[in-house]
Amino acid sequence: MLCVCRCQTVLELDLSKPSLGSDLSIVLPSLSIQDMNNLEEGVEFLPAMNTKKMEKRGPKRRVVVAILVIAFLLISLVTGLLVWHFKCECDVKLTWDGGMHWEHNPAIVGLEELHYQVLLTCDLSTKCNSSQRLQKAESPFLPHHWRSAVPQSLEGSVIAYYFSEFVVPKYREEELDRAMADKQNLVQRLNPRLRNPTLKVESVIAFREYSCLFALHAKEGEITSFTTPGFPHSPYPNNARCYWALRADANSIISLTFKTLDLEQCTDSSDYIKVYNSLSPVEPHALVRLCGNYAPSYNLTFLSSQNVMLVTLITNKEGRFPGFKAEFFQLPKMKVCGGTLRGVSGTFTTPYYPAHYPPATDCVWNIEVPSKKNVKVRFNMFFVLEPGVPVTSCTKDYVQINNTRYCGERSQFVVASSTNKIAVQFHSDRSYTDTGFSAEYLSYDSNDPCPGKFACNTGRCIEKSMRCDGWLDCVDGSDERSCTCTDQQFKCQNGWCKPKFWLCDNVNDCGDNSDELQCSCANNSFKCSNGKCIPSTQKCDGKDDCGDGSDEGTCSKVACQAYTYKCRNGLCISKQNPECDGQKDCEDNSDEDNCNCGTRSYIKKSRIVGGQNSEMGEWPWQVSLHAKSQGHVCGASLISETWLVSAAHCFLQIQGIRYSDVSLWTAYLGLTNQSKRNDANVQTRQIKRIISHPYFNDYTYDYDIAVLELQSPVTFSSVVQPICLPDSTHNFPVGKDLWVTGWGATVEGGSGSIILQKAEIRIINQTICNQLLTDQLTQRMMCVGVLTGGVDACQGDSGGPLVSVEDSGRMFLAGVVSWGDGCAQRNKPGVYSRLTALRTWIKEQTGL
Ligand code: 4AZ
Repeated sequence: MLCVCRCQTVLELDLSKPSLGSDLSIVLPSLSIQDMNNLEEGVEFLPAMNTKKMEKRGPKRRVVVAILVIAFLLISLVTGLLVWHFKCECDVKLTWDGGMHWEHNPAIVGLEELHYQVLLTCDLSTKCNSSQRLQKAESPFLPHHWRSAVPQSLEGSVIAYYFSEFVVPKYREEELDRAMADKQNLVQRLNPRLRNPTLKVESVIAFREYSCLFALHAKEGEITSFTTPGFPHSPYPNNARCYWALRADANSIISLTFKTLDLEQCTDSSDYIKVYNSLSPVEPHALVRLCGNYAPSYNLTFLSSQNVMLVTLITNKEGRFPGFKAEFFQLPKMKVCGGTLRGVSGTFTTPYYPAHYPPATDCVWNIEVPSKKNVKVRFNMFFVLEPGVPVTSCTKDYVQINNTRYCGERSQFVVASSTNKIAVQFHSDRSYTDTGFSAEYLSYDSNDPCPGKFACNTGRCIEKSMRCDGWLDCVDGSDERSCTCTDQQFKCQNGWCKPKFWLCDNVNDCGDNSDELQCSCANNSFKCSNGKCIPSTQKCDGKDDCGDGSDEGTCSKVACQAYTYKCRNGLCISKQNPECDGQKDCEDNSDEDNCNCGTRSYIKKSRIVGGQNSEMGEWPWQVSLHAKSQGHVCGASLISETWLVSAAHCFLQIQGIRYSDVSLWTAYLGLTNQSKRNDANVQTRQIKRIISHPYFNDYTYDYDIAVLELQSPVTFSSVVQPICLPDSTHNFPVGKDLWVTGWGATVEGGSGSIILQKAEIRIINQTICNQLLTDQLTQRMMCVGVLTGGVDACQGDSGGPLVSVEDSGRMFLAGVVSWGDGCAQRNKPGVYSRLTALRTWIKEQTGL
């Protein structure tokens, strides 16, 4: 206790007489005795006026004094810092943004009155302490800070927007949250305060967020950008609610475009963006809900119907995703929509197409062609989809022609009129908009609606050669009705004619399965997947009697065979294609190992119907192989960070050029457009090794496969990903649709394409194909194509991937573009190196 007293005395002296250094030096020695090691002693033996001692000890005392002063200063500093720090921890800044709906007409009561009546402010500049602030906050209609208010006509009422900030002690945060969340109470407390009886608050929307509210105003003639916090260097925050209130001048509308958008993949609870045609986040004004990852080419432009828009980002507690970069600008409000269109033909689109059309819009196009003609309208693109609205009712957004409504997402269709006039009406309601339509009108002679062509019952014109060829070219099948089958065709029970090649190919081409019936096997026999019949007793006997393993495929107990999948532990399973299907089939789970392959990052593809251009990142394993001073020569597929698969014939010596020389080649990865090879996301690599299959035959093109090792590994990204390699037992059934991609020639003998092309083609029965290609096929080859012609790989596609989308959604390399008898000719499908037959060799060379 004494010690404490002494200490206090010293401190008091120190505080009250800071300048009395000598006094201090007199008093303090009593404390400095024993150098303050023992304060009890110091009290007991305090010497009075022992000047000699004092003189002797003078310098030592000064040191002690100095130490004490410094100690005191340090203590003060630390205390100050602690207080400051503690205060920061204690007070939190909270923000609410919201809107109040009013049963009131702004023409009767001015906006200022609204402000005064409701939002009495405790200005931030006024020095309210925390508790005062909280008191006010407890009456949440008295926010501390009034930022802005924009009245907006809304079905006879008005929305007043507000923004409130509070600084409250952390421990009262929840209390304040509750007060603000009690909207009913808010409404009740607000209404009696209104002096004007015509004012009545209907509802209040309030939501809280953490420093993530932005108010932006479009500048005349300028584009304003904004991004998620941290974009592009760091992911957007978790548990965030961010709001961007966008405003434009009166009589303007807002055009908003997301330039890049990369959010968590869409699920019910995933992060999402919602855009509203209002500053209030209410569902009736929602324009779009966005999540996942959009390819840069996907049109993400949205228009408002007024001069405000709200963009919200709601995130959950996990995940790290880049976010978005968006731009907006103001446009004058559209005065008219639709109009009169005259002439023999012409085009028209929804407003701002291909941007999303604005909400609350009505347009009518009155089309008139010369009097002796009839008119038809062909919708080449049609996206008028509103979530949750069935296409049978079209109650929200729609196109109406002759009392029939059209909505949803439709492939090309035609609406014809029996006169020279037609009226096309377009309506969008206040919520959710879509890309809209692009249409053309054409005049036609009612006696000959498709000069030189065949007219489908839908009004569409197709080439005459497409009539009765076995393919449904008219969506209603009218091109395949009332046909007389030719010698090369088989007559289905339903009357349709199909090429004889399609008989017994395990694909129901007729629609009534009659093309597959006559090939069913006799009683007591088993029908193999390849169509062969074997005695039932040979099923599950441990021998591949079918030749494709299908008689042994679904047997419960399996001995290892050439057609059974071998797990890493040496045990075999009978399940077909178990690898990377998301299910644990092997006891050691080895069938699900190394499955970081065969997926694309961008889930949203551009909705370009009929086009064959690929989107950026759509085929992230596609590689372009450039030979020095020749540009693109061959394709290849990425199978790991360092290995590519291509065709051996790409590395033959031709015209004195040794294509097997690694220094000749450069591999481009992440490329879609050949003219954009310098883009930041394109990766360029030199080749370290080219290993062509030793059995490659440059006459027959048997074993047309090569693996290439890169000089340095690539970095996987949204546009660079490996394709899955199938197990050698993987079954790609006849009739399955596969995708082939490449920059090769778009017509036989023509030049290559700048944009990566894609085509969907079908696996063709090996026996049938061998007949078509005069016995040139080997076991290492497979035929894939469209027998009517028109779709095929061609020169320059060689070495590139042929991929299969499996039920799991994962993509597997089924083949490598190898050769063909010309390109895209009828009954001359392309030939591909069969991956399953060459799989073991790939593993031997690459270890993959
Ligand atoms: C080629 O020359 C080539 N129609 C590749 C594929 C096909 C034809 C030619 C298939 O690279």
